[in-house]
Amino acid sequence: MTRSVLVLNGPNLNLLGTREPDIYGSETLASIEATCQNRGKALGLSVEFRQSNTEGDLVDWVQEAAGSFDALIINAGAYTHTSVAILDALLSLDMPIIEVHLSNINQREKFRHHSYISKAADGMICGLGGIGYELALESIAHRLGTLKEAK
Ligand code: CA2
Repeated sequence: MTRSVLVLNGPNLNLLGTREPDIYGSETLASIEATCQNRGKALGLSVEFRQSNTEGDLVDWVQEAAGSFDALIINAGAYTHTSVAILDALLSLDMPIIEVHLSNINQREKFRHHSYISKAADGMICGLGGIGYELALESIAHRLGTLKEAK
């Protein structure tokens, strides 16, 4: 059975590929989404990919995940370091949650070292660029047991 994964992206991630390639790489968010769709198919996962610059949208989408999706991947962008509202929404979800960051937040400014999201996440991948999203999908496929069915 195909299981579904919601992939949420926070503020400014729509700008990927246009500036700061030294920090975030040169891939666009659209190309990361395309890679996730392909990788998801191979892993027996259907992937829904969303981005918003608005905190409330991300809270609404996390709430929507309950009952509609089997797992969640989130790169909350700068809200990672500020949002108790997104943390509270994530804490109410009973499904695998993987936090992803393109950059290594621990090697950057001190204010980026703390993630509110991490308290609710089963795991966190950072510093590997867009591949981090694929690795997150792979870990979810292991957890949900879709790998055998996809082969
Ligand atoms: O490394 C990540 O994935 C981050 O979540 C990205 C956020 C940042 O605030 C977090 O600390 C770490 C920012 C994304 C901004 O992306 C841009 C891409 C190109 C040009 C400008 C911003």
